[in-house]
Amino acid sequence: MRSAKLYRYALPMDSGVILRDNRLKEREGFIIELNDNGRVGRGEIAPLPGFSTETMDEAYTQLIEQLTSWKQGNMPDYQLLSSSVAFGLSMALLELEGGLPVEGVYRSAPLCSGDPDELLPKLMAMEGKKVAKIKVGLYEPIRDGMVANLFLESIPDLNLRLDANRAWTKEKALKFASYITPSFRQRIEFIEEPCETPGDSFSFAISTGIAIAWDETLQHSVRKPDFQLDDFNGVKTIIIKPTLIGSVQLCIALITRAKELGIKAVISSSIESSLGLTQLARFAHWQLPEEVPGLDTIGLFTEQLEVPWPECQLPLRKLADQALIWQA
Ligand code: OSB
Ligand code: MG
Repeated sequence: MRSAKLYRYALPMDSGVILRDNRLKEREGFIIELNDNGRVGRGEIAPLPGFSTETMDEAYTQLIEQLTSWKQGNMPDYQLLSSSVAFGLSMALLELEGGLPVEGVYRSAPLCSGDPDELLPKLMAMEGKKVAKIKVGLYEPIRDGMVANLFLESIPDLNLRLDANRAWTKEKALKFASYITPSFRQRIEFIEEPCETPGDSFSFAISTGIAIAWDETLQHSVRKPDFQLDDFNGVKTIIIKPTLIGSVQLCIALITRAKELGIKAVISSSIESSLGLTQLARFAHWQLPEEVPGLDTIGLFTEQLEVPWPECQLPLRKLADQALIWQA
């Protein structure tokens, strides 16, 4: 006997969370719970406003269709579904089959989007391989360059990940780079999407010796029918945000091909609740046990959902207290 439940959740966010110029006051999404003869699998479907191409309403419509069809014994065709739906549904089915290992990587690159003075002492105290992530492109490139250089100078065993989210022109990106001491540049593990266009980002990498990573470019390309990861040769890293990419199977195919091509893959968050985020940590441990994932986003919330993130002190809301909007 198969049964399915669909919850809709809303969780309040920390007051300072800005996404593409909009304040995200509340994170909304769906949780599905599949039950097949007593085995349970859950998945989170949370289109991210400003990033996902589908809306909550579109995701809802697809989910009702898919859950009805699954209950009747069918398997989904992920290619026909929006990314967030394909991801959450495939994750629930994977968990149901016992295919998602319990162990996770909960060690993330601490995210610094504001005051560097808060992060520096934390990093100096950190043990093991030190890696942090700084959002750049929000202020002047000169300031960003000076901040990044200060981190690299102050902590000699630090590796930095930077993310510009396509904020810079070619000129601004070069301005940024001019503030980074050449001998420090190889400790910038990558900078995500420095320029407005992929072509300019690519030229930036060649001319500065600073490695780049594709995030938005991967999301846009993966939807094209003739896409091949091989076309990305020359890029050091791809950022895989499953909610914005698609099914677990598609993510695994990308990771597998990336390994063959010598491209580093980093599993990263699309600001899922603690329920989805812990599944991403388990997925990361399973597929990329050696890699530090980009999952340091639980601190953007003021509450967790059902499954606690290790060492997170935020109050835990029960899934059963969220709106159960459909079941079959
Ligand atoms: O800027 O890459 C981004 C999360 C949601 C939407 C956009 C972004 C992010 C993150 C996730 O940065 C955290 C990470 O990648 O380390
Ligand atoms: Mg990014």
